[in-house]
Amino acid sequence: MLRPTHNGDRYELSSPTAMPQAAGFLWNQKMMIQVTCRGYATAQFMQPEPAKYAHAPNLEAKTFMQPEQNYYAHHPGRFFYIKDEETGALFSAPYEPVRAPVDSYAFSVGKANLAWTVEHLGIRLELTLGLPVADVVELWSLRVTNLSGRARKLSVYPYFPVGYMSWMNQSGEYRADLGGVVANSVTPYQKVADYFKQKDFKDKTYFLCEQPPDAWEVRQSAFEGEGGLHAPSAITAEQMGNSDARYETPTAAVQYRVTLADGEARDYRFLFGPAFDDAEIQAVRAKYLSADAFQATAADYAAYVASGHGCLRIETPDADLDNFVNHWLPRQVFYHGDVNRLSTDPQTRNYLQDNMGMSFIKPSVMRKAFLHALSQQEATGAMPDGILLTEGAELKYINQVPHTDHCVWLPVALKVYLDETADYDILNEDVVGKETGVALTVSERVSSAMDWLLQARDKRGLSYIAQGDWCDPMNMVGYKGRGVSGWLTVATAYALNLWAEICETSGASSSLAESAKHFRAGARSVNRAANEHLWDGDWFARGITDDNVTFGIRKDQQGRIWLNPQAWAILGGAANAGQRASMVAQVEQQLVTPYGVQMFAPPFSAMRDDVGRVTQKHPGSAENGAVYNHAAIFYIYSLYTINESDRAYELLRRMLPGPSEADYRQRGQLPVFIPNYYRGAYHEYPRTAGRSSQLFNTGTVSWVYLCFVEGLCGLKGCSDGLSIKPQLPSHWDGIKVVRQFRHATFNVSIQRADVAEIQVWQDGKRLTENVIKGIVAGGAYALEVLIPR
Ligand code: CEZ
Repeated sequence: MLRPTHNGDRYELSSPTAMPQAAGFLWNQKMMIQVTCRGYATAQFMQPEPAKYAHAPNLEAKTFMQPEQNYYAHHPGRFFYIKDEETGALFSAPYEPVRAPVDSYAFSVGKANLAWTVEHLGIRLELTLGLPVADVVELWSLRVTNLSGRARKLSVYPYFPVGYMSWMNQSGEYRADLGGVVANSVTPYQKVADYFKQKDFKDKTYFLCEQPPDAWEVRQSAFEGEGGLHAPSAITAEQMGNSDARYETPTAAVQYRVTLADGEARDYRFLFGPAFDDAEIQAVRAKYLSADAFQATAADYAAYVASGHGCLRIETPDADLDNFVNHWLPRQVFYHGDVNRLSTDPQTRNYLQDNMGMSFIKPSVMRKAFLHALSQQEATGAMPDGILLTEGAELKYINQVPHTDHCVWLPVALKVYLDETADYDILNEDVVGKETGVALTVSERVSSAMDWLLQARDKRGLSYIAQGDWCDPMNMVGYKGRGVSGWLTVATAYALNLWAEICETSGASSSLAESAKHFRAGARSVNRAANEHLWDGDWFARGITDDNVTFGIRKDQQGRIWLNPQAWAILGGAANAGQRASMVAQVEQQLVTPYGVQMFAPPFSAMRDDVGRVTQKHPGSAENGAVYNHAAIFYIYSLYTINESDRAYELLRRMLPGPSEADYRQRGQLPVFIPNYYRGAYHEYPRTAGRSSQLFNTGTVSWVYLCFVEGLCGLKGCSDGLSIKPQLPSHWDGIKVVRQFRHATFNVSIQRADVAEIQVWQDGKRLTENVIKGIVAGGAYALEVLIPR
């Protein structure tokens, strides 16, 4: 049903019905598109805010990218009908809208394109979708081959619904001069000011054909007629009616009538996308709509994706895992770091963590992003809720809700960058505040952020939550101004300790040494407060409400134990060894499921108005007790820091769908990305537990990469080199790793042996310290690492 092909470069699904939501995605710096195996598509482009060029058939509400989107018969998609002119038999590729069972089917997800091969009625269809690196346009190619052993008369009909574009003005027509369908609209507005903001929008949607079609339909109702999408009247008719749309819902459907000799193939190419005017459409056509241009564009785009290949290749006993880590994980990390989820105001924590991942791919991008984020620091030292990326961008959606955790992510992301690069010079870089105009060095700014965290605490020494911390929908714990976050308290200690460690390491100046002492002491006092007020006997509480009710504790029927406070108490040092042991045992007992570790349990079944919106989400979905992978990976990372290698690996592996067929079907997702969550509520709703959200936007992936590089492989950078401390699961005898690090290549063989402690051998000599120092750029190092059985 599912298998990697082309050496892991692609993944292939051989059924359109086994995992109907399974999808692949492509992106470039201006757009992204997610297409399901059945042909439904969701695409967005930046102008500069996310916008669409193919819509639902009714008025749509505007929102950010959502998990678990439903697809319905009229959902936007890209479809190709084939009709046998002699018998009238009909099918469609990839699968929708006809849903005819086909003889053979393959959905092949590549890193740089999506492809389908479908055979039915003796006809083979090969479809490919590609994107260019820098423009907003879909490149579709279709090859139709006659396999039937006799001559055939067919009609071929691409159908690209445009949907309801605007309540003010929408229309469409076939434009022979441009060679395709053009749908026109005016983005609706009511305020005069919006006219000036929107007047340059790309309000046209084009569907361009390399060869002129024989006929077309541009009005959705004329296309469907009385037959509906399964057997549209325009297709059952001999020839399409060349309709137009005049304040009617436009569509793009065209007909090619073709006769194919046995074995003969016909190639078609199409472009689909948004444009401002005819001139732009003409230019797109000239630039992209030819066989040569398709080929060149595909090569450029493949090179773009390949430039995000990352710094790690592994060969372990688990080939599926290798496949994901070597091919797909860096791709997803690169997507996040390169385009910031295609948002103009990413949440500060997302921006920092997404760029943190770039430390392993293109560290200079992380460096720049870090400085950019700091330039938006407030005068108080606080970090804003979102980071504005373009001129005129505004804080929207969740960024208008005050959260208190944003400063935490500064040292977290910075530490990863410094370990990878040893670029301690960044600490002395001046950053001019956007709002204040004041220049401060990076270290001054991080220190002031840490001081902000230290003061944003109540009399007990616990961190205020306001209307949210890492958990966005935890909006009512502290909205009256008194509630505190257990997670943020222990996370503050972690951030302070990390920053202190950075200060100590870079510690030439006495002021940094002083800072280190100051923040170490701060962390101790924070941890003391956490232990005094939040330790509940076997685990740490999630918080204390405005009305002084502690929650996330033993006596709670719902939301009894939360993962985040435990994970970060391990990281930040609030938990001693005894506490860690009981927390880990409780997590195992109450939160671990076959699909990973749940964010908390049991899920809430009704609103708890002193906790907030999180309790209103459906039990087991998203933050209400799903296997929320971002939370899960914090915990996994924390396990690596305390040498819980087996537990860490077990949970890390469960982040990937598969490898059993039952698991794939239950999750419903291809192993080409990690989704933001899998459904939880494992005990309450087992039928849906494990189901993927299909949302590939998630802060999880940079941490997953970190866990593989520094945890499992144990090849972590330090100020003077590469330290070596693998943590293989105990059932593995050995692995091979190629690690790119500071412009050198490390070929590492890690093997179990009869040794008492880790031994590192280089050129037949055993190293005294398990750190490779004096790394020469361009060098190649071969290391033998022996680890105890
Ligand atoms: O957003 C994520 C955020 O991007 O939720 C995480 C948070 O840490 C990330 O920064 C946990 O809350 O508002 C909501 O209820 C949504 O759940 C969003 O906050 C959520 C979406 O998945 C983003 O697409």
